[in-house]
Amino acid sequence: MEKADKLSKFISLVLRHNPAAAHVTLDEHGWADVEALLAGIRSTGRQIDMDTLEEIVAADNKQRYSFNHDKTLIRANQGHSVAVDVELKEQEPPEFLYHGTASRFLDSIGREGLKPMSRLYVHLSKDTETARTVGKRHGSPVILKVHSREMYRDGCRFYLSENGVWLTKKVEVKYFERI
Ligand code: HQG
Repeated sequence: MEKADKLSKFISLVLRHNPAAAHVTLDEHGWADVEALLAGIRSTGRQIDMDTLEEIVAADNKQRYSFNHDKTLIRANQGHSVAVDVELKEQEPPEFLYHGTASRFLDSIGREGLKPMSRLYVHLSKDTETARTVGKRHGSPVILKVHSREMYRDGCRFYLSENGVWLTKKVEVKYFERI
């Protein structure tokens, strides 16, 4: 793994799951102070400066992070397990969205529906290709087609993150099928 990739993974861990790993705190909207983050990351023995951080944010293939307007604060756009409110925009979803998972989870998903597990939301993709990539991370990939518009009509809320990931709290069994 490239050095920048490793740093990016660590930043993702800090900004989504474990801010204490870099001795920082997140505010209620998920923001960390950039100077504190850089100092905190350096205190773990890793090398980073503002230029490197800006490169990581700009180059990220999923646009995982955002700075505020003057780049004094940074946050992850989605994917958190810590309870923060990243001011997600509620939106009407397309007719269908997709969820990539692994075959070994299917029994449980078939009983319980899709749950956020360790994150705050169930993550959904707008295309099957992305869903397959997400599913592969966990094992043999399986794609579920989610009847998102029907859920929306039934009162379920959907959010679109800054980086284009669709999020919802739960997907009941009646709203998806394997494709
Ligand atoms: C599964 C990555 C058993 C669920 C990706 C998934 C995504 C259940 C796993 C983002 C279940 C959780 C999120 C149930 C759901 N029983 N298993 N009832 N309900 N599951 O990693 O969606 O690279 O927390 O299907 O691209 O895989 O990190 O969620 O397989 O956008 O930016 O439990 O993370 O983005 O796994 O991935 P995860 P995910 P980043």
